[in-house]
Amino acid sequence: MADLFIDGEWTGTAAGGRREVINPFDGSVIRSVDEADATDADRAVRAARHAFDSADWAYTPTRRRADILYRVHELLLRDTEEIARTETQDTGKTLTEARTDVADVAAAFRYFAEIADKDAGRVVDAGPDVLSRVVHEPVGVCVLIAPWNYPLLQASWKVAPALAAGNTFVLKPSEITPLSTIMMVRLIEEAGAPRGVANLVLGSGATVGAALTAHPEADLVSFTGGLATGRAIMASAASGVRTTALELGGKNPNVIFADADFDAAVDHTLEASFLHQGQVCSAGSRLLVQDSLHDRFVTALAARADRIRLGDGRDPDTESGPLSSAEHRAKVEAYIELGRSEGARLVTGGHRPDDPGLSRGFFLLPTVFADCDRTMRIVQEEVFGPVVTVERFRTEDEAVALANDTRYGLAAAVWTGDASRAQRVANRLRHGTVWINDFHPYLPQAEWGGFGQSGVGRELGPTGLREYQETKHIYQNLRPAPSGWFKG
Ligand code: TXE
Repeated sequence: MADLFIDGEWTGTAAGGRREVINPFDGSVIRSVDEADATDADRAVRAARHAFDSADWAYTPTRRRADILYRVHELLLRDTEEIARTETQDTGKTLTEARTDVADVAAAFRYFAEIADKDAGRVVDAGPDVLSRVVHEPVGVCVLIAPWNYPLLQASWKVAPALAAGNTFVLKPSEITPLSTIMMVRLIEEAGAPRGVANLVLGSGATVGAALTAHPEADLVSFTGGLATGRAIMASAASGVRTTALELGGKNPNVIFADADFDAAVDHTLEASFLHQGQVCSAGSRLLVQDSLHDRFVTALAARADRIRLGDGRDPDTESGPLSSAEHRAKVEAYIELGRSEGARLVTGGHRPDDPGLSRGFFLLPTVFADCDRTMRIVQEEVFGPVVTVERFRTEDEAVALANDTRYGLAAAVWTGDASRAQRVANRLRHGTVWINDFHPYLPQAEWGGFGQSGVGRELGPTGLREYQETKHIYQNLRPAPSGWFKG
């Protein structure tokens, strides 16, 4: 069965390219998929352009577009188990997490269906002889590029608002994890999206991704991925002055004051650091602990980290799977070596598990580095693996200064029993999301995105819809008459 979806047809690639999709649990081939090239990317953008310019979709009453989103939501719930199993095979994450992802994807479709027609713009008061309206319109053709850590979830945060707003799109998932996205696009087709509105191409970032983001017929590029790629995409969008939305990860501080609820803070810190092997843009990979609590906290954290059960995501006893690819594990291992050479103290982990049952997968043990300081690269750079660095602080001011000492600014957490301090610190943290006495929850109703080099723009919430809209002012003179500006 062909894997690209262009102009309402499932199709192969022009040049016949294929790519094997690997299960990171054991390195086996799950299946091979069509591998597009720049010609296919061009075909897809032109199809999306044609569908947008024909104006049917953009001018479809918003309620009718929302009905399609509601239908996608229902279909995702219908197929949850099948999609979750595919996501687990493809990413290595546990089935429990994959099921949660699919539920969250469905929730994103429902949320954007709910808000799609809630803001039709506004009337501006310019006197009795003028009708002045500010309205929101679709941007046009959207190029949507998604990463491999939350393949379906990250794609849905782009696809659902893009459709709700009346855009057409070309979606490119990561070449490492394309399978669940193919399933989602099939559901969008089943839900009744018109021909050419939704397009899917698979392939590498360097060829297909670059061809899409630089395409002159694209109006908007929305990207989630690494900082270096984000910079390249922003540069390529500059030539066409295209709207660009970027979510580029983070190095997120998790600040623990001595008066925090100890058990809750340790437990959530474990999740903040090691959920999905730390391959989470908002992972709490930079732990800051108040001096008087530091040693006890690190000892408890390391003991719990040692007990995390690694394995096959499909096994209900597994608590964490492998990293997503051999290449990515090699990158994380290089960071672990760097941490050692920079003088960080390895408290636990730092190598592959000894269990022979895991030897074919891309596993690494949960790793804790203590005695870190702000000058280390391992403290400042996004490792995107099961590696947490620990620094000490004494005062509230020092905690805030360290937590803001990053080029990123995606998310942060503060743990304290002092409600006033919690608010004071949250107010001063320069991050797009701040959790107090919690870590990781997000809501489709609340904006998600970063300060600093964590990105540009916001996903989710009303702003997440606005990203896919142009704003237009329509001014009508209700009593036309000569203006008399020029006298002759
Ligand atoms: O991501 P890339 P990589 C971070 C994380 C990770 C690092 C590199 O630190 O170690 O990024 O990961 C497509 N034009 N995050 O190299 O390259 C690519 O095909 C257009 C954070 O795997 O950013 C894929 O679909 N597209 C993060 C997508 O970009 C291009 C999630 C992401 O891949 C392209 C993932 C190009 N020139 C990694 N080059 C987060 N924010 O959550 C690649 N792509």
